[in-house]
Amino acid sequence: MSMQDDLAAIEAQVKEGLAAAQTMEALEQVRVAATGKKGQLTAIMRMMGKVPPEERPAMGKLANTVRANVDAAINKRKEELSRAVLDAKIAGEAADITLPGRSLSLGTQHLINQIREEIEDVFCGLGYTVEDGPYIEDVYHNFTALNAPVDHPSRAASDSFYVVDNAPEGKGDLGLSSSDLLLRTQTSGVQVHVMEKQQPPIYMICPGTVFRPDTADANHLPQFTQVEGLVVDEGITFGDLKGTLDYFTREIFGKDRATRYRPHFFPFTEPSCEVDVSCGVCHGEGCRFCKGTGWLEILGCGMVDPNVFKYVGIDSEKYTGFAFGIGVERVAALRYDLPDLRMLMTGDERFLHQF
Ligand code: 2U9
Repeated sequence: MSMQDDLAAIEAQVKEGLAAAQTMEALEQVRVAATGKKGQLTAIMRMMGKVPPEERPAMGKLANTVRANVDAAINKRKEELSRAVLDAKIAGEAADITLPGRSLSLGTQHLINQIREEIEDVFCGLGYTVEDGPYIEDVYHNFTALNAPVDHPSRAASDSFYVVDNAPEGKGDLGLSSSDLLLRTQTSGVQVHVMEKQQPPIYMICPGTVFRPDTADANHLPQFTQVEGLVVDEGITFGDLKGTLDYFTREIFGKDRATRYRPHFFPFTEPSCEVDVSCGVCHGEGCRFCKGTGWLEILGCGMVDPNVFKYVGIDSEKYTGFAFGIGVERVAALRYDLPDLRMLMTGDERFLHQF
């Protein structure tokens, strides 16, 4: 076979190989076999020196033409294949713009925050301020200044979450030893902070989260929401307490509801009461909802103990005051007859969207 025949056969073979190549890898194999270092065409080009001088120009020209044709065919096929790859990718990723969009369900304000804001509105309407304070409180503000005796059960490690302080020698950023810090068990520390900073008159509420190491069940949560209130002024009496809390109860539960004040004990108030509201189901007759009593317990309250005023430097001869504490989850449970307080913690939209 002549060199011309060889060149023509290589060109034909390359074109055939390229037509059959369906992938970039197959195309690369065809290219290497023809124009790679050890390729057939490369070998012929190397042999050009052995061609008789009179035939060399024509043969060289032919070899160059074949090389150019082969390169052009390879590039053309490369373009075809990369276009096919791209087309397949585009087809695979194509979005059907005629499909309807996915609708996102809109959240609602959590029931607890709705009730908390309602309570805030009632007291803001009476001219009270809304105060805030730290979740991590020191023992002095959480217990001592509230007249809780050193051996009071609420101070025990089993009834409070004390904060572990890893700082050297048990001294943290606040310069307090670890046993001085805890997750607040009530928001009362906020009132203590306010009284330390501000002389009466004080008309305030402090809503917020509190923590107690209770196992969650239908009636208990280890983390819940309180709204506590404090009034300190000249001439404040138990009549002011009763008038204020009766008004609050009717605003939150309805104008037709009665209240009842039962004597109780709290270290920080004297005298102290628990307040019941008449049952909204049986209107005081007695039913399953109120366990046959006609009444539902809703809050605790009392006149501020003079010892508390002594701790914060308020003159108890000049000023008197009252305080109260409301459990917001309990208000929610009573208002909506919730069978289990844990329903408020799950974030289940089917439950929360009802309110
Ligand atoms: C200061 C002085 C007195 C706050 C009060 C209650 C009564 C009370 C409970 C309600 C349900 C706690 O969330 S609950 O379990 N609270 O019964 N709290 S008087 O008295 C204070 C607060 C601060 C300086």
